[in-house]
Amino acid sequence: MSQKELNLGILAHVDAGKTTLTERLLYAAGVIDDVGSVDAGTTQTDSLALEQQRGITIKSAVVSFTVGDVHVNLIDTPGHPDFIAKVERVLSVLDGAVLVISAVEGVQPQTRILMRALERLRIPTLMFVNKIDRTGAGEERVLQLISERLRAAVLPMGTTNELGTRAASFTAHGADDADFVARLTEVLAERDDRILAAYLEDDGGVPYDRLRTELAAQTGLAVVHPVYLGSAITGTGVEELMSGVAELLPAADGDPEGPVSGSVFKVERVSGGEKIAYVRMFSGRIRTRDRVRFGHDGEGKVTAVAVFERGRAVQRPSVGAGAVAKLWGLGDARIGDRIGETGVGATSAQFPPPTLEAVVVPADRDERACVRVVLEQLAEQDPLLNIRQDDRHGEISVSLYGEVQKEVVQAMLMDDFGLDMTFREATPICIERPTATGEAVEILHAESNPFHATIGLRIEPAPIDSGIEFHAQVDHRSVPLFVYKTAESFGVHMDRYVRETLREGLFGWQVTDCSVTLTECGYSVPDGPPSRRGPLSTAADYRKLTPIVVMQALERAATVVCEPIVLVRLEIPADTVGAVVSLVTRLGAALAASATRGQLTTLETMLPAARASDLQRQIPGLTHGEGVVEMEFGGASASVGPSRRDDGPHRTPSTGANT
Ligand SMILES: Nc1nc2c(ncn2[C@@H]2O[C@H](COP(=O)(O)OP(=O)(O)OP(=O)(O)O)[C@@H](O)[C@H]2O)c(=O)[nH]1
Ligand SMILES: [Mg+2]
Repeated sequence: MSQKELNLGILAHVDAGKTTLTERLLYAAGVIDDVGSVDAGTTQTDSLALEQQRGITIKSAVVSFTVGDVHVNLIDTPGHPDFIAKVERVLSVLDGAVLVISAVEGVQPQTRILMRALERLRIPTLMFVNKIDRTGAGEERVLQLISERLRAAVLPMGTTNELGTRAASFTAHGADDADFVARLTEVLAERDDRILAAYLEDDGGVPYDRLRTELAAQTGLAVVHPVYLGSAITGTGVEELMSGVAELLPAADGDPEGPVSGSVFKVERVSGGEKIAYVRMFSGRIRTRDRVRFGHDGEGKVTAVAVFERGRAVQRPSVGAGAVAKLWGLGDARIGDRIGETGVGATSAQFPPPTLEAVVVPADRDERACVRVVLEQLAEQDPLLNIRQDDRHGEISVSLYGEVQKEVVQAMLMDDFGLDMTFREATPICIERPTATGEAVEILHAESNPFHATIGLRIEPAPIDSGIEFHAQVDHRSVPLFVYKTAESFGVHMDRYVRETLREGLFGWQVTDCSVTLTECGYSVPDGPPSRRGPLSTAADYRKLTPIVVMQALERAATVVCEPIVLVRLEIPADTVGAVVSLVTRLGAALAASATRGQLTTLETMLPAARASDLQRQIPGLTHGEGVVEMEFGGASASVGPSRRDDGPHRTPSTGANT
């Protein structure tokens, strides 16, 4: 089969027209006979009742079509920042992307955030300037904004006629368009000396075919971004975009004969509770009835495989490298899990974690357990939705990005499960950082040590945003190989026990920015020398002793609680600066920078996350509705003092750690 596979993501700020464009692409490719509408709730990808009622995308959805010899799996993503976690996982499985930008609104806050993530991951990206049929649509202005605000090398692939009217259309540039050829040559020569040399050598210029091939190559390296313009509503420009996708974006590679490797980017529960994992295959082949490994130590038998063909998922005996499939049977698979060879090519987080959490209040207290189970199911589908149970108060908290996500969670519980609940006001999620080095050790046979193992750990502060690093610095002869098989596997397990413990530090918050070293370990065996004689050590001994030693070391290191900080960028009419500055000052922040260009003033400031939402609420009123607020996670501040998460006594390490 000579068909190529391309896994394509459609990304944009909320409401830019991703779902409408997806619908148009399916129509243009002949997959559907009628174009559905977001406003009528009849599109292929907004399939949840809640999406249809609200006209916004909440989850990512896969459809497929074929252009020429390229089979495209298209992933429509949500644009609202509250659902960024869904986009996060999709990014790691893409061969290319289309970034949609509204011709009226131009570059919006989320457009920038997404473009930065695409650039970091070097994902080849085409841009589609949508809504050219709407009054107020711009061409030059928007292209200018794209190159200025996204600081990206862009190349318009055509031009519009009758912009801003229902009759607006897009005409692609071709080989006979001298200006386009000149611009194309210039853009390419800037990044490739061979094109420059060919251009200088040959009076007739570089052959057009070679320029197109080179354009595909530079697009594939994500250094140049071809821009199409059009309207997802009228369909103009969509066929040209589709040809661009096939011609300019690189198809998936990967060896179908190689070892099995894939990544779970979405999980879905169907009625009856059965779980389906959406997997992108990077290498190898998975067949029905294969046993596969996933995540840390998950394993399961694949009971069915479906791949995407002509829009929908169809059952097939297997799925190979490059493709996307739905897999049944992997009940414990979680979003983000690697399948097969573990640890290969996992991508790190691209977007900041939620900064707020809210306590869930079930209308009927007796339904608390139910609410928790359902929330945990939702969390499986959304890796950044953390559920936390506070046993002291019997409360459940959920980490959240914002108000819309709150409403969606609430509506899903009500509509799908008949559970009525509300949220208490959201509070910031802090972190703890160690302030000094702390060490602790529990020795085998010591009276304080109820387990058959020796563990010594050192915790040291590490640079901000470095996360948790774990090293094992022990003699391999002291490693219990009869439990963990290899020293490496022992290290991986110890790393995990340490990380699990550090999820709640001395004040109940996640501990981070530290380096943890295993300084000592030991085991007991029935026939060992007296110092090591005793019942055979087991994995449970290490798993249960680790939290005790971690917490002792942490107490000696002492931690400081840090509050999340948000970087805020405001774009406001110049005549409202006075009012906005006094609001910012009232909220307790200092202005970091300000600049005025024409009628608009840009202000930058940093605020605790808890205050940032106040600011966001008040800006429209102060700026005749014209102010734009852009927010970005700015890390965690220095100390906010020893504020406890549950304002109770600090926790004692549990000796019955789970798993
Ligand atoms: N006039 C006009 N309206 C459009 C066009 N594309 C989309 N729309 C409208 O814009 C609104 C948002 O469109 P969607 O396709 O839901 O946008 P989206 O990017 O998928 O939105 P989210 O998934 O919620 O982020 C709907 O009312 C569409 O009808 C277009 O080209 N022209
Ligand atoms: Mg959508």
